[in-house]
Amino acid sequence: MDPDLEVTEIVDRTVRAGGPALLFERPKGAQHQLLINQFGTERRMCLAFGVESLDDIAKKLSDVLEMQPPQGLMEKVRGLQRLKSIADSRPKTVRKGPVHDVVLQGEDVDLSLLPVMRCWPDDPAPFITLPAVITRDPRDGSRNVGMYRMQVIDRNTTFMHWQIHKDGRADWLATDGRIPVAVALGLDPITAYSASAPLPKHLDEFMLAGFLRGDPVELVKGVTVDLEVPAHAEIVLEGYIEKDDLGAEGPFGDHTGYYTPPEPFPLFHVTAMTMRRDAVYPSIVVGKPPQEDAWLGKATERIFLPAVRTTLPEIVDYDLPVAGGFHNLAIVSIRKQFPGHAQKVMHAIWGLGMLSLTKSVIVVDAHVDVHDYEAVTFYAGANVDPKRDIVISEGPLDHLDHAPERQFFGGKLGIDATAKWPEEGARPWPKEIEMSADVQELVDRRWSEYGLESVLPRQSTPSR
Ligand SMILES: Cc1cc2nc3c(=O)[nH]c(=O)nc-3n(C[C@H](O)[C@H](O)[C@H](O)COP(=O)(O)O)c2cc1C
Ligand SMILES: [Mn+2]
Repeated sequence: MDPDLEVTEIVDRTVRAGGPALLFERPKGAQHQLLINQFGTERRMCLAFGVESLDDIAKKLSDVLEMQPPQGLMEKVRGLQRLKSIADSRPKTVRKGPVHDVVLQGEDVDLSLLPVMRCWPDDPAPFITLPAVITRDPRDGSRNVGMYRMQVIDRNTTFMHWQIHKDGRADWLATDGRIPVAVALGLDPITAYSASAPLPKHLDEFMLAGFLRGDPVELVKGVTVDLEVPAHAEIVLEGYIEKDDLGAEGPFGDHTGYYTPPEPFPLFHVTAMTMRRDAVYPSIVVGKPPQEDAWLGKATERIFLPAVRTTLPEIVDYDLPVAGGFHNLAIVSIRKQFPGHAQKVMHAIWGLGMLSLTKSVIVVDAHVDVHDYEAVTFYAGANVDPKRDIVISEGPLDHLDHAPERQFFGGKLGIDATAKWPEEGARPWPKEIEMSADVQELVDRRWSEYGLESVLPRQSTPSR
């Protein structure tokens, strides 16, 4: 199979059908196998994290975030266990790792050994799409790991697609000359996921990986760079990026569903390529949603809910629809406590980490299931007077958003779909229709008598 377009079409069909992960054993023109669609279903995502549902991951995090001073011995012991889980998250430096089984340097570096995919017809070149890009902030030495696509230029050069809001770019901009960079390809799925997680700049994504794995990420010293790299990666590319060394990157068929036009991005010069024997190259296709990355996004949505709640405890739940590319739309349910509360939450979202890039926010009341888009549409219609309940604001937008007049900056839309209070200018708000609980129970009990069981399973209306 050809990593030039053909694999994309195969994977696109497989992802949409909820199909399996795919290992291409002999990709055309390359020396290594190609793994793709490892994250493509909710079930595989849960397998990777060793949980029943993605909410269970969030639970582990909220246990730590909401730690209170313990009372009594049992609680103290439990508290210590939690503290240990934090202490164990720190990456561990080891002397050797299989990632150094094969070391290619200088003239021997050759990216064409890898089955790097050209994903869409107007992409000018193959792109490395599932990298964990490691840098250190030259000011304080803190590590950053991020997932940024890399367009291949020649056997030892790529672009580095560091968007304007991202931490890797900030590290680069803080250097005077040259910044060492290492790129890990082929990691355990939790560590690979962590590279895509929107952590605050000073937090090391490998620490999040260690915490979520319950086992530290093992690192070894790079061969040609002063950076540590994952000891168990399949492949590592080491090299550097210069401050003023830019070229025209793109176009690239992106997760917006459109080609992003060419833009200046820095060049990554590869000084060493190290790998396991028989290393497997991992890839992912982004494009018009849904694609495989939908599940990386959903993991972030679930994992970060407890962190969002530390600032906004009134939030019951939120949903970032896959079709909205995760920044075009956020649906938020709140426990409304005062007039204007929905507006307060919109503005908070527009000021919170990477959620600040959210273009539209819909706020609903606590009892509305934010994942039920029919229900959300119902309240966004029924509870909204557009003249009163629409907030138009402006602020930063995603680097890749092609809709605003200017790049990076434009309009924001807030829709307050909560029930309105008199103080908000509403007439007496009507009561929502709901069947009484005793009748629901009666019908539950008698269901078998109605003769409907063969056509309809017994099912009571979910009570709201
Ligand atoms: C498959 C995939 C590809 C991505 N490609 C890019 C990219 O090319 N450039 C970019 O800035 N962010 C990209 N992202 C998003 C970043 O990985 C994400 O914003 C991450 O939080 C960045 O790390 P940082 O916060 O440490 O900068 C991609 C995410 C995924 C899941
Ligand atoms: Mn970061």
